[in-house]
Amino acid sequence: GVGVSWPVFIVKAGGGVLVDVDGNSMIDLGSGIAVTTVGNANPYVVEGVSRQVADFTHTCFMVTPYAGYVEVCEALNRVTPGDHEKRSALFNSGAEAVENAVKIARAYTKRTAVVVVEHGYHGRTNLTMGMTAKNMPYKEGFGPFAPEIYRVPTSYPFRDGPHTGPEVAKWAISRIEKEIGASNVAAIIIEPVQGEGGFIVPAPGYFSAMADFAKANGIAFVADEIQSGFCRTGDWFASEHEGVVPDLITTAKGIAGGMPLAAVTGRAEIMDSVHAGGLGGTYGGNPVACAAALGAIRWMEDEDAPGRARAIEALMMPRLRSMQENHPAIGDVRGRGAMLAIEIVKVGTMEPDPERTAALARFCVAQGVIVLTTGTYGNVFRFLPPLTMPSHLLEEALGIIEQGLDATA
Ligand code: PLZ
Repeated sequence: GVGVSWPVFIVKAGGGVLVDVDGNSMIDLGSGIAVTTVGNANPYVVEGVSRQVADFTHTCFMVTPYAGYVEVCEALNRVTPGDHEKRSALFNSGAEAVENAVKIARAYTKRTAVVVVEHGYHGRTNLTMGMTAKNMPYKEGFGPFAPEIYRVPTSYPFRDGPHTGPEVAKWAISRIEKEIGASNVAAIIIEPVQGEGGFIVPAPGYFSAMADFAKANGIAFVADEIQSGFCRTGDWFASEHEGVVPDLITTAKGIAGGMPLAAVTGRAEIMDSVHAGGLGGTYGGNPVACAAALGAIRWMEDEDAPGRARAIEALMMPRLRSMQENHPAIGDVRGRGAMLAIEIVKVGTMEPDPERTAALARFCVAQGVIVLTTGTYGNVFRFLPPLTMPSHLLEEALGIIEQGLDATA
């Protein structure tokens, strides 16, 4: 049941380059799906992990705690949006963080309904499969899914015609009010920039309107920043772009430079509504993963990681837009920071072209550029370079993508 995108076995990685067993060097435009934001072997992470692994690898925080866990929580409380009093709890994977956000929101609100949106992705566990929109490959044959999950419209500017962000939010809110009842909703969970759904940046005003509705109705507003967080989009968190301060925020991926760690951070009164012992797990907040996170977060602060993401956008965006002028198969160019994408359509139409997208990806990999496709329709080509990627490698990768567009025309 486990698949691989590319049969390329890696022996070493860093500086935006993956080296395979045959000695091929490949430019990495995927960061292991938005994980190695600080690089694959960042010295800050290596130093912290090496020190910690020599001291102790595990005690279980729920049995005998250690400072690294608390320090990661303090760092999360500091770097996430909002200056209210916060708490954090640590887990192992993104899906586990989302599961726990739902548990916390339900405990606090004493309500059960969970609202998610079209094209959303939240994980592969039973609850999060139910919350994820796309059937293949995530859900096919794996049901039944958990009850009390409701899906409402999201803003997808390329495919929404003339409709504005606030307009789409109005439909979504009307659906919540008419079909669920706002007073039954524990949480609204949205990715501020959708990842697996296709790097969809909602039209201005959608995300904030959903947050305002949640606030007015005693609903926990949860930003799933697992893919968009930790400086990816040119802000520390993508929610900041519209000035939204989520009640809860889920993080993982970029948090720990490649070590498995995830978190829920949120308003103290919401987080503290759960009875002690209600949240946890054997490995949650593992000390080695915490040391990695402290190194990764310190690097992001020292090296102005959001600025680096914006510099990547400044380099890539104009090139992608000029490619769009020459290649009408590029229906849309979008994204923010180092989370950018092109959507491939059949020329002259809005019809997704997943075959050409896959052919383009194969071309790039054969030419030494590791790329990822995404999207509900499998027709989005996404760019997630590590923030340590040198400009000349980005330029080289862009050149190969352009050749690929010619070759697949
Ligand atoms: N929420 C927004 O992007 C993980 C999944 C790849 P886990 N996205 C990559 C795949 O095919 O499994 C993701 C995400 C958002 C939650 C998750 C889940 O994070 O660490 O994979 O559980």
